[in-house]
Amino acid sequence: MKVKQKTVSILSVPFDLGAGRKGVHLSPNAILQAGLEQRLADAGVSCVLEGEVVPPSTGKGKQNTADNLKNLEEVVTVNEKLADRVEAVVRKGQFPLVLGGDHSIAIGTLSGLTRHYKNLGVIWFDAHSDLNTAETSPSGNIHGMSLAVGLGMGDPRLTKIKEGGHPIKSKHVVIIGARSIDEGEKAYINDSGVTCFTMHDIDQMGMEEVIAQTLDLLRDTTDGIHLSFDVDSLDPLEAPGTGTPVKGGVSYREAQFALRLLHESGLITSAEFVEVNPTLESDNATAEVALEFIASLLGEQIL
Ligand code: NNH
Ligand code: MN
Ligand code: MN
Ligand code: MN
Repeated sequence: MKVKQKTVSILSVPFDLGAGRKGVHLSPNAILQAGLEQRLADAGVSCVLEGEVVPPSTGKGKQNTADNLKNLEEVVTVNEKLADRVEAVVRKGQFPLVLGGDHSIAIGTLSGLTRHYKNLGVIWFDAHSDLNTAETSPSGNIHGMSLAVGLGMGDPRLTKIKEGGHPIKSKHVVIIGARSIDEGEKAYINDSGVTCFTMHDIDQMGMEEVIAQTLDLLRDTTDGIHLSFDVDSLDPLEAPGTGTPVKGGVSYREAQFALRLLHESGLITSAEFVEVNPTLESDNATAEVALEFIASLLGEQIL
């Protein structure tokens, strides 16, 4: 028997100013045009399109590089709006599905969620750990800082978006698929309670065990689990349309397996899919991969 599922509320965030490359703002439409709504309807998932969280006007070229936080103002503005929208969806008892956008939008998603969940768990699929601050970031791109901000670290103009929310505890954060971690991030991971399953761990343990240990860590200690899925966690051979590809990533099959296991757990209460950049490929392959994963996470069955 299938447990009755919540209505899925789809929020589009066409924002790319947190990343170093342009184009990731085209992702929500690419995923929707690949047929997301129909696919979910066919899987028996009821969903509503919540429309766009409209980002501030772009193209000013005003990069606030002085403090190593590029486009800070725009990142703050879009995330304040997104946080309110996510909070509203959760309060309606619906499942927020956020389509990025670059990964800086996780700042807003996590802010909105923690206004409701007292002990939010976070599963962060990513080639990177996104635990930089302005002090440690090699690029100044805020998409490489969003998990840090979620954990309360970094510039106050970013961390203040989470004010009023329940702090996320580092022991409730699990990173999966990492293989490009900056020095400052390594130090933080080693000192904090964050769990990080690198590609080496996945090779050694297998994805089934990685997901089992992840859920064992979070099952009894959290009241909701957010999946933040950066498509650069995948191997670039299978998901080339992303701005910061790193070779040696999670295979399509491993990710499918992980998402089906997460669905079967019944523990995931929100999700976001980020960093699809349709301008970096001639077909829509990476958006289509994201669509497959969303369908699996939300319960599409093979047979
Ligand atoms: N760690 C690098 C930085 O902070 C790259 C981050 N890029 C990402 N993260 N795409 O997921 O600039
Ligand atoms: Mn990321
Ligand atoms: Mn509360
Ligand atoms: Mn990444």
